[in-house]
Amino acid sequence: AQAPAVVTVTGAAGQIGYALLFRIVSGAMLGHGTPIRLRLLEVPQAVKAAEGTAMELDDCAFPLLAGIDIFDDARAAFEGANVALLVGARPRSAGMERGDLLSANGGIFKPQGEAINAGAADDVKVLVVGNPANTNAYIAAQHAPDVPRERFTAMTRLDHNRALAQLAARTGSHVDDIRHLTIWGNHSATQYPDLTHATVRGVPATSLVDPAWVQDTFIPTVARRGAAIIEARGSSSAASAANAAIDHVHTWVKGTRDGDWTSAAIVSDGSYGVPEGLVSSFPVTASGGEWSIVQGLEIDAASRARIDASVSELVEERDAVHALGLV
Ligand code: NAX
Repeated sequence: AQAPAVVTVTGAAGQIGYALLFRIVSGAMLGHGTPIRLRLLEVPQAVKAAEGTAMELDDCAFPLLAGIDIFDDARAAFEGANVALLVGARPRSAGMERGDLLSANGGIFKPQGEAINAGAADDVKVLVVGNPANTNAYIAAQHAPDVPRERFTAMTRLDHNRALAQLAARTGSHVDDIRHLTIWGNHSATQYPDLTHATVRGVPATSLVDPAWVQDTFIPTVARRGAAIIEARGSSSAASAANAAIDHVHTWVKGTRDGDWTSAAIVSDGSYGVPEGLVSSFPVTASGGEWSIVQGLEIDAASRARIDASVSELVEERDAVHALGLV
């Protein structure tokens, strides 16, 4: 039998954690042949709730579950981690300035980066879900100098999946008929959902939808979907976010399908004018456990302006993090 993969999940007692853990242990993330050893990290006051979730995981009698350990100490939680899902973060509270938000999250992602550096497995793959996800991933990566930077990623797969669903609905097609959609930039309202390269059953999406719909409906609906979910549900996206985290890691490990790409925020190598080192969303393929940025795409002027706007927000966040002494 295959040796268990060690999967560390932070914020395990939160609402995304509750939707995520059962799917991981069902085999949806790493495949049905890989047993899972869970290491859960929570703040001390939420450890008891995480223990309750662990009781329910036991009660599922999942054949792949090889064990669960719960910690309130990052060093212990990331010991031996092959996959690290960084979900727990400090949310923006009313009246909080960006500097306060970044400082609070620096206090979480700096020690977690250090803990990953100290104890994670050599092949560790890190996905940051907790917001501001791109910059939290940047902070963690900066504090893990011995881990290749490309192992630190942030989640824009939920945005990507939202874009697929919107385009499929508009064109009366199935999500599986769509290829080559891209989310660029930051996981925030400035993100750019780009369908200029997308096809629906091989037909360019831009020939199937009108430009006004793209500008006035598609882009804002995808970029502001999180707020719409909060308004409708009374709490933020949870199961769909967990599903996107499963998709992100599954793609990373198993690869993208032939003739398609997906979106992930990865460390920029300077492609498409995105400053080297920023964690920014790109069109990406995965193969052999590594992401590659899709090269050579033609970027029209409108796309260029939107990408630049989102990337400049990431530059501001990075500069603020440096000014605050968080890296
Ligand atoms: P919850 O508030 O339900 O859960 C967060 C959990 O994290 C809590 O149990 C809390 O105790 C724990 N936590 C806080 N600090 C911690 C630390 N230092 N170590 C370990 N655990 C810690 O939030 P939830 O709805 O689960 O969302 C989690 C994060 O995902 C938030 O930052 C949220 O903004 C972000 N999201 C990111 C998305 C994305 O697409 N990248 C979409 C969904 C979601 O909004």
